[in-house]
Amino acid sequence: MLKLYHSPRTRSVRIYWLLEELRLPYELEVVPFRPPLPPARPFAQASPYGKVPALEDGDLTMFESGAILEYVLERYGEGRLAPAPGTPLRAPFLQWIHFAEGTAFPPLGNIAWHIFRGDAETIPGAVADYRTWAGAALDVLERALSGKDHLLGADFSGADIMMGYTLLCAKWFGMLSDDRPNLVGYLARLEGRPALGKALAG
Ligand SMILES: N[C@@H](CCC(=O)N[C@@H](CS)C(=O)NCC(=O)O)C(=O)O
Repeated sequence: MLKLYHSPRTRSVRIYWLLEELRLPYELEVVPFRPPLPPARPFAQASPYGKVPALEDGDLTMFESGAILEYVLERYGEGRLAPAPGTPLRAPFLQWIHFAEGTAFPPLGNIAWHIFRGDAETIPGAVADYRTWAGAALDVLERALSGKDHLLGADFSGADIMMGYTLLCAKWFGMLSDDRPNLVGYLARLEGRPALGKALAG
């Protein structure tokens, strides 16, 4: 049976959400999130590899939310939530999965880290710069979602799960407002999904 290590409101929400969308059986281990503030070091969570999410599947143990999502869809998705390799939507599917964590999330993560440390002004201008970078990534998404319900068009996919968590963080950090109407509408659609509601509740 699959086992997910999860801390509330962290990136493990993505995998919790995915497992719920796919209605797969799994065991959930909720571990308290310990912010890696000095003198604590990163990779100190009570999970394999010290990060959340982590997933166990028999002898396999994985971390990195995007890789876990791709693995679960490939192994257990039965064609759901992912365009097949070689089909036209496969490339944008992969692009948005990696954009969500590799480009759009890092400035948001840096803002969160400064908030946790309580020293947002220690490096003058740093948080303002992160907000500019995050805003630029959100602008890319705002354009990409013009006339579309989801990143790949009409159909919801795993790419929306990866991006949905990034956008939730943007919302939690006060970066999503009516001047990005496509994103506001998109996130509202995602928040209406019961599987995300469950992943955010626990
Ligand atoms: N790129 C990784 C990031 C994982 C990550 O850094 N998770 C955070 C929670 S959102 C964490 O475990 N932080 C604790 C630490 O670094 O000790 C992913 O997408 O899974």
